[in-house]
Amino acid sequence: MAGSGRPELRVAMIGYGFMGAAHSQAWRTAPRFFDLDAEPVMATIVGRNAEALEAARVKFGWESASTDWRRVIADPSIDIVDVCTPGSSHVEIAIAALEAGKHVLCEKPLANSVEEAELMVAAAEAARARGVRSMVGFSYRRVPAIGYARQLIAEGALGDVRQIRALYLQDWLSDEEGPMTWRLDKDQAGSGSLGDIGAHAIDLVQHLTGARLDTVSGTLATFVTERPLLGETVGLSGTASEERGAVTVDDAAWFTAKLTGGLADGAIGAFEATRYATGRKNALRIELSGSRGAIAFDLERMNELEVYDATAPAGKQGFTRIVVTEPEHPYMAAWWPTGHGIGYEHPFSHQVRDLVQAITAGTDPEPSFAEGLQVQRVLHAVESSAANGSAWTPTD
Ligand code: SOE
Repeated sequence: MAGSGRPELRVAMIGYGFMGAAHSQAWRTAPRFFDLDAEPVMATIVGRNAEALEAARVKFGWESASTDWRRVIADPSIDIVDVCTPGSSHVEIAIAALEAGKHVLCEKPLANSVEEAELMVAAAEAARARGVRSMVGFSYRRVPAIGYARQLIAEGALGDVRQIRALYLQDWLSDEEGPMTWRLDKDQAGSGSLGDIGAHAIDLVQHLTGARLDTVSGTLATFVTERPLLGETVGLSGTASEERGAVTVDDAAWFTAKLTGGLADGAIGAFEATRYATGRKNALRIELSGSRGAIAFDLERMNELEVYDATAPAGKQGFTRIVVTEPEHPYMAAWWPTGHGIGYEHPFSHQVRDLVQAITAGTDPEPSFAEGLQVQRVLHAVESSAANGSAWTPTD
């Protein structure tokens, strides 16, 4: 038992890069701002380079460090395994953890292929029968403005959603001499912009509307095929070395989709994911147009939601900018006084909150591995469509 009298949940986090940093701050912060029914303990951080790992352990505040993830997973004192590694190792680590009876939080996209994701779903379902929980880290579901948009959509504010625009625009690869990272290597990342950031757009559209992307037609582009190899990692990228390596993923993905089910049955969508949108830093933009109204969200203004009511009297119509910083809005009561916004890191704390509460309540956290698999099917269908001249391709 922790000093608080609540049961402890001891966490092992595998990986200590960008996502490891984001998850570390969430494991530390969530129990300080939310009333949790269990106390997460930052037990062990895991990685391959012992020296860099020790520096990360100290910086992020983990109790211990290990270079052997198998040993950590076999440790009976560990309750939760948080997978923050490149996609290529998700399948092996997540399945081993589930089989060892550990609850698993796995970064997105769930895997590097549909086949891997299917194996992970099978392992998650077998573990679930033993009370073991699993969750995919589509953290943007837990942006308060997204949660609020979902509530409005469920209440019928948009009526039938007919058209969807979902763009995820970054520009950190615009510099052709920017170095390689694992995110540009298909063997490690599975795909490029498509899986790294397009997966968020797909997940959010499905989450907001309850519909599924049923059929897609897409095209992929790689603008820069060779880059300097990475010297030292800094944030998403890092310093360049003298040697060069091949970029083996898409730099940009464009696709259209037909949707079925939920509140967007029969809708059509336009999706774009790129890390070459010069000037756009982290613009995840979702715009949904429906029979009664519309909403628009931009992650670069994440504390705001634009809402349009098409039933308002003529002359009084127009997008209303709602500032989503009130205690009435999802998760916001835990943070700052009214009007004080939050940032990129907060949804990760919300993710920890929801996972811990689901584990203690014995319920299934969302998004499930099955939802992660469904996104994986869409990624695969876009790649297949692009390889076949943008042919309309079913996602199942
Ligand atoms: C994590 O959720 C993530 O998708 C990263 O993997 C991306 O690289 C980042 O740009 C957005 O957040």
